[in-house]
Amino acid sequence: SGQSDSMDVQTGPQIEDDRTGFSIETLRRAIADNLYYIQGKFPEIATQYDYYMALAYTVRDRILHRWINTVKTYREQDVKVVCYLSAEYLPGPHLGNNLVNLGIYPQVEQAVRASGLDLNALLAEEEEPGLGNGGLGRLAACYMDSLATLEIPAIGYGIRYEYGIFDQEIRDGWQVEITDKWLRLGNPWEIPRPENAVDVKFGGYTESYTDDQGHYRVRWVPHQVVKGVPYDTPISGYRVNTTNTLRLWKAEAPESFDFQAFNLGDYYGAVDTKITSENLTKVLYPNDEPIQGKQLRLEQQYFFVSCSLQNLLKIHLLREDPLETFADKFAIQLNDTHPAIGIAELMRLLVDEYLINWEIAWDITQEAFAFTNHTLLPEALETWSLELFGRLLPRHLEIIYEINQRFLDQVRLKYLGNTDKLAQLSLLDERRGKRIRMAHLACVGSHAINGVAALHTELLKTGVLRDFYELWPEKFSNKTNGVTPRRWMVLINPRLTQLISRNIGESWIKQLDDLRQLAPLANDPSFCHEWRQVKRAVKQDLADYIQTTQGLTINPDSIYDVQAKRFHEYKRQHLNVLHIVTLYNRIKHNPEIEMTPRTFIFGGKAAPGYRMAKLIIKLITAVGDAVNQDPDVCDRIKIVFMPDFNVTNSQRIYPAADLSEQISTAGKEASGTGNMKFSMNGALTIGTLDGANIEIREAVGAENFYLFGLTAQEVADLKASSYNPRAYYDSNAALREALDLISSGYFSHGDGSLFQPLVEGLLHHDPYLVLADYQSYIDCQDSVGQAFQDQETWTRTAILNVARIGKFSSDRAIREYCQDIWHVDPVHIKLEEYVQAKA
Ligand code: GL4
Repeated sequence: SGQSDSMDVQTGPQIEDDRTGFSIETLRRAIADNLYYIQGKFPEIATQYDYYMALAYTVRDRILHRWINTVKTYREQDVKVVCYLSAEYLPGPHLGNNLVNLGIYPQVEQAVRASGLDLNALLAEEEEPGLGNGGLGRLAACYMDSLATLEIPAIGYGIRYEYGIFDQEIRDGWQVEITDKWLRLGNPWEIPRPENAVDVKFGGYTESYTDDQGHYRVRWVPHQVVKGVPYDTPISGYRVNTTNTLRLWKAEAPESFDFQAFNLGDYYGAVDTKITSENLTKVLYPNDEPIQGKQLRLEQQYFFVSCSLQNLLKIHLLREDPLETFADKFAIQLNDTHPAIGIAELMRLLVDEYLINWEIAWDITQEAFAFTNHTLLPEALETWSLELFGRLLPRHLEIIYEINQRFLDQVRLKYLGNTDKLAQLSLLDERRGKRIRMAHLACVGSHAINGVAALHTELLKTGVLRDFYELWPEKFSNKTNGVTPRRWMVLINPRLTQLISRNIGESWIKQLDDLRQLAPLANDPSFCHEWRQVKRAVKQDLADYIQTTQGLTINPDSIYDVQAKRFHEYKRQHLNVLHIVTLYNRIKHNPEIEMTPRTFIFGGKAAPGYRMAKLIIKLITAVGDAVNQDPDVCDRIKIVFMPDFNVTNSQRIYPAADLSEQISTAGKEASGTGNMKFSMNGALTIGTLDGANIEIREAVGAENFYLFGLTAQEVADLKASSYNPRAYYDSNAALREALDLISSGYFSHGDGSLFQPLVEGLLHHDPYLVLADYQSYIDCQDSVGQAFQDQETWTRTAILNVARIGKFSSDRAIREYCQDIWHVDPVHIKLEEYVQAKA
């Protein structure tokens, strides 16, 4: 993916010094210099990692030039800035992405070669920041990419977890969690800014006082103070100068605390404070959707939100803007309820610290905040017990009471005498032992509320948030998720990128709808032939990788049938397994049976405490062990579990897939974004009418999408009419045989008890309607198998999927947020020539 054109576009006047220049020779020299002066190594002792660092710093220098110009421009032009508040970010490895965005991939490739090295080997050295669980954190990263590419001023705020999401190993077929020490070898992409540290208070009590003007005021006397130190990572846009900031906060002990302790001679006490403070940002909570209500989690949320809002106010006041205009200068987006405490914190800062009156502060707050909901699962809705909340954040509890009282007064006027409404809307859940409902706080404190796919937004309006929708319909809108084509096509699938660009030019990389120009080529036999060659080569790459890493041989001409995502019962990886076992039974009954060869590829982590999800992983590996070795199968079925599914490893998987499994129970997957990444790389989807699948199907055409299963409405109706999974088992021989084989111990060395919880769960409860959707899924898979036989038609369908996937670019999503919610405009960044600063 090339791009020399960008050089003149980007640098303007010819800048060719060692830290900004783009020529191969300049780059080569810079790498050598950085090896020497930053890594402190010479070639004879340098490791591949040293060279990776030397290259990363070389690229960082080129980015810094743009970054500084961006910050400067935002300061000078007093622009409105998007502040994305997210407890999670999954940016993936930075180096490759930055090369794509800067347009210097080919030059760097050559400079690295001229240094006697291989770019791919260096890229593989990077440890990705796994600062998120899955879709929600990755969405935040895609949005940061699009914001920069669309030249929108933006800051992403989050937490610099010392340990990100655990690394997954598979031992004896089971998931084992390993600490993710991602910072162990240093992080060349971040710059610490200790001079911008802020203090965050915890615990203690509040007291009232009367100020000089005789106003009643409240003061918070904390029990503990923690220092937040920002670490900034540049986020480059694609072929623009705009380079935004991802600012992640690390918790440290405030110096004054050490000092106090030292004066009293309590050295160990001081060190202790340091340890407890630093614990705050030690580790990411690995639960994807069910939440635990742990104190440390609330501390993390409040910590990063308080740091971020204090930082925003500081920036605002530095610009000498009056506080009243705060919401004209910042649009704050809450990525789910994790940062929703920000609403109470901004009120506290404005009212207690900046002495603004409540009504004005509330207008500012509501105008600044907007809220995205990311899940309908009731177990994922965050609530905090009053006891815990009040102990940790006594002032915020008072503020939430005040917000609630004023809110309920309003509700009372609208719904005269309807006490049910009051109880339903209240920020406090009085039923389950008094808890604060963070989603309610987020709704009341925001001017805009959105879901992440059309169905999801509708279900919000009729389900969890229906009372708020009834109250404020104008606040609600849908913003269907999107993903960045820079990482998810250009970077990870250079073969496909080149094929596309050779035929329709490069405009699609920024205007993904331009992929439409591929549609007529779906009828061009020579283009289709090249398309197939690309897919085949990419599938061979994955086969090679699996061969080297797992010693498993897979057939690149088989269907690559892929399900890669977090493990959760609602995502129904076990439905996929039932299909595999059904095919296996067919072979065992009739060894001669005709069957399109398939390679089933799974990837994904289970939350460490989620026993059923871990058992499903074990089931997949166990079925794999039996099936992969069975001579009767004759390689018609292969099962691969790719360990440690993360951004890095996913990048090999999406491009190689033929079939994308999006088989959640309808109404459960808010959107899904993996579904989009597969489609963009020419996989066909087998899926339910759930989340964004519905819109993908609409976009690519029903005839190009493998649909099965109950609708969300049918799911709800079936559950309401006392669903009996056992009846499906009794009446469906193939289903019965598959379940019986699993419970017989066939896949567990005769141990009939191992998978009992899973099978019994399905037979007696089956909350996600696996058995109800089984036959529909099997029939649909049979037609997939048939269709794959006709490679011409399959390829045509794949091309049409890509041609019509434009809507699912995160650029489209971000444009919608900008227009409907944030009201921010692009700001073009011009590069000034670098001149050494004079103090
Ligand atoms: C999620 C949803 O489960 C997923 O469907 C969606 O695509 C993603 C981004 O909006 O958000 N919600 C949570 S919680 N984790 C997710 O991945």
